[in-house]
Amino acid sequence: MATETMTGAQALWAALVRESVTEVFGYPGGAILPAYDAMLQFPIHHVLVRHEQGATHMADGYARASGKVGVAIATSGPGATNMVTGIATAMLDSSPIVCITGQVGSKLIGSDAFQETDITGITLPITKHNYLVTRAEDVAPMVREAFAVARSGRPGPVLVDITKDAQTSSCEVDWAATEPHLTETMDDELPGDGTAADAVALINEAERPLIFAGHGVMLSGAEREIVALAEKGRIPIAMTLLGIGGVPAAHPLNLGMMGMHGEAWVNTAIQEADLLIALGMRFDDRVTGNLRTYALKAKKIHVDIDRAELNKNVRVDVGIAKDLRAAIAEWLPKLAPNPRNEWHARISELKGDSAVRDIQNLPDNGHLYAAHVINDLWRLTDGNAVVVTDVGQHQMWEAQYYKHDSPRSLITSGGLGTMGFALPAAIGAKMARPDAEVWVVVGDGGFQMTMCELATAVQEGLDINVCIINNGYLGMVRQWQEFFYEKRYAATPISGPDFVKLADAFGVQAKMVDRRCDVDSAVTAARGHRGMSLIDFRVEQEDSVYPMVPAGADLHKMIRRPSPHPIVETAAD
Ligand SMILES: Cc1cc2nc3c(=O)[nH]c(=O)nc-3n(C[C@H](O)[C@H](O)[C@H](O)COP(=O)(O)OP(=O)(O)OC[C@H]3O[C@@H](n4cnc5c(N)ncnc54)[C@H](O)[C@@H]3O)c2cc1C
Ligand SMILES: Cc1ncc(C[n+]2csc(CCOP(=O)(O)OP(=O)(O)O)c2C)c(N)n1
Ligand SMILES: [Mg+2]
Repeated sequence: MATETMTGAQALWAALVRESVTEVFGYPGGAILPAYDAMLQFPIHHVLVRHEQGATHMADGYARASGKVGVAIATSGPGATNMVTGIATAMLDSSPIVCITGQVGSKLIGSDAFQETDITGITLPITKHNYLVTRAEDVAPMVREAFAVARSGRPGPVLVDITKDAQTSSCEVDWAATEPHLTETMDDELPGDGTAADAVALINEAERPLIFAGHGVMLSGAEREIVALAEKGRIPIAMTLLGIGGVPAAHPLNLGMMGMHGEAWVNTAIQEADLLIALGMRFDDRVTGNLRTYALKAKKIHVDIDRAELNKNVRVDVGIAKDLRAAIAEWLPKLAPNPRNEWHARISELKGDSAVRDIQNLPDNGHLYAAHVINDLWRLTDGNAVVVTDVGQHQMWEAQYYKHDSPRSLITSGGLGTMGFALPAAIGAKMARPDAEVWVVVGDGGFQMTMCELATAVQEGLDINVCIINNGYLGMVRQWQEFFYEKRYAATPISGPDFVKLADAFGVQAKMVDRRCDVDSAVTAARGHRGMSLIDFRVEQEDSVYPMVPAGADLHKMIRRPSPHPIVETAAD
């Protein structure tokens, strides 16, 4: 048995190297200092963040852009608690990250020692699993198991809290013995579970089926299979926000996004469908609206790797707890081709007959709308950029007006809706995919939450373009106040610094744009600049995102854009 003698701190980095980690995002402090000291001996690049929340979002963006596990590191106490928002963000969106925190010495635990917090207790409900490591010999096996847990089955965040004495003590590491062995329970069928034959039978007899493409399409790598399924049965596809990119926007069977700010015809089609084939999505309330009136005419098939998702929000006729790619592959040979002409004719009718969201050709009326900016961005980047959004109106406009044709090209916080996510997540995405053109689309509110990470991006010499959709409001909340609180704008008007001067202070090239005719040249200049650039787009302040299903309302009862309006929302308006 070949063993190596090393400290717990060295075992940590050696384990990360074995897990093929090449970069980590972190911030040092007393309780993690032994680990930082040992780091210098290992071929891992450390990105010094400006706030530990940023480290977790960077790890998350790294994971979402690449499919690999992202790693964030912090010290105990405030360092660890600063990670909480990022961990919860990763948890809600099934993103695999491993967070390493330093902890006070094992003998001091429970004594309110300096910078002691019970971070495993705090993060218990927002991690897939977490570990408190108090002995050097446990560091390597637990770190390796953390990676296995983070990436297996339904991915998610894992935290490993390592006491200072576990980092400084010596141990013998037998690498073969550190190999993780997780128990797989996925294949154990439960009574009531559906089979592939049940699913195929429902699909073959359906006249008005709809496929729901969720985030699980990308997490399972089922992009080809889902298109094959759709094409064989000529079944239209609707996407969740996190499913965007899993099926090319340009595919003729792809109808667009469903839900609160989804396409009107998609939501109506859901209410008229006779079968929903839900693939790797979890029927979030932003997707379903009122459950009592949701898709009442439809039978439902649901495939999800996490059995707990089946029958959680929506009762289904066939529930299959399985990896999506494997599930669809089983169905494909048994599917009967079917043109479903009547269903397609009905959907075309719902769409109307003019080009959808064709806003390019509208005359310039002197106003700059966020929709124009996003649409121009899409056109000028040939739809090939990796766009990382923040949370709010701009996020929804991005989903509506940037047409994503490739997987992992939209990175956004869906489940937790974390403002401040975009810039740090984009840094992670760019580190994971250095050759990708990365754009941040962020509101003036959310940008101010984590804009300190501009310094991180500059220190790393990154080339990321930041597009601030600056409407002078916490726009999405203002919109709710406009619709549901009689325009009482409590605490939503927000000022900001001069973003161009701010960028300049960070060493970031920047420009302000407030006319539609200047969007093109500003985007082109940012794309041509090597290094960080920022554009402050001063957009129409009180524009709203349409359509909108009010929270808890029936899915088909959408608030539509008042007409006439300079932006064409959909042909059906
Ligand atoms: C302001 C705002 C507005 C929003 N509006 C909308 C909206 O209009 N429409 C909309 O769709 N969303 C909207 N969202 C996002 C919404 O809250 C959810 O985050 C989103 O709908 C979740 O999409 P999902 O279920 O596909 O992904 P996730 O929540 O990531 O779920 C993925 C599912 O796939 C499963 N899975 C993982 N791996 C596999 C595998 N290998 N095989 C099979 N299954 C797997 C997981 O277990 C999980 O159940 C909004 C968010 C915000 C912040
Ligand atoms: C951390 C956090 N705090 C509060 C919210 C609630 N919230 C959702 S959208 C939004 C407004 C976002 O404003 P801005 O960043 O300017 O984007 P806009 O909606 O104007 O495009 C707020 C406050 C949130 N999602 N996240
Ligand atoms: Mg705003």
